[in-house]
Amino acid sequence: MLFTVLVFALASCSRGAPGRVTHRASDGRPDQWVRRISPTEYQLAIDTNGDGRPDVIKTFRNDAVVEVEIDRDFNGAVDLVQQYVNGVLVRETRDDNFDGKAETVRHFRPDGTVAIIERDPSERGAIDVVEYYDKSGRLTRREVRPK
Ligand SMILES: [Ca+2]
Ligand SMILES: [Ca+2]
Repeated sequence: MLFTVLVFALASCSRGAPGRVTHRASDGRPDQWVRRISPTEYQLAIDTNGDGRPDVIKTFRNDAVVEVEIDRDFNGAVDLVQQYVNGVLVRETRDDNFDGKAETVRHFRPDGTVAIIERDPSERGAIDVVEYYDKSGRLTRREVRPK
């Protein structure tokens, strides 16, 4: 595998209007919105903690989920992005220290086990370490980008 640049940009959940309100909480406040982004794609934005801002955004293509963006610490910035192919999670980009910059990308096998973890420990937007795992979760190979 090549050491690739992290093309992923952590987006803000609060960018623009979340779309048309499609659900309200019991107190009447909107907690779900739908926004069409192309003839075949739409986004469903969900406020799961009741702060009035979406923290989960699901993108659908031809009515199948292709991407889920999650703001786990509810600060308005996405910190976990999950990508799906045919309904199966294939890739996950994570900002686990919640500073707005991703540091790991996990690639999954169709059975859900982790196949590859790409790491950008210095959070400079480029992969420095690539780790390969077998189906039992054992690290089988580790490549470090030459300095
Ligand atoms: Ca966040
Ligand atoms: Ca980070």
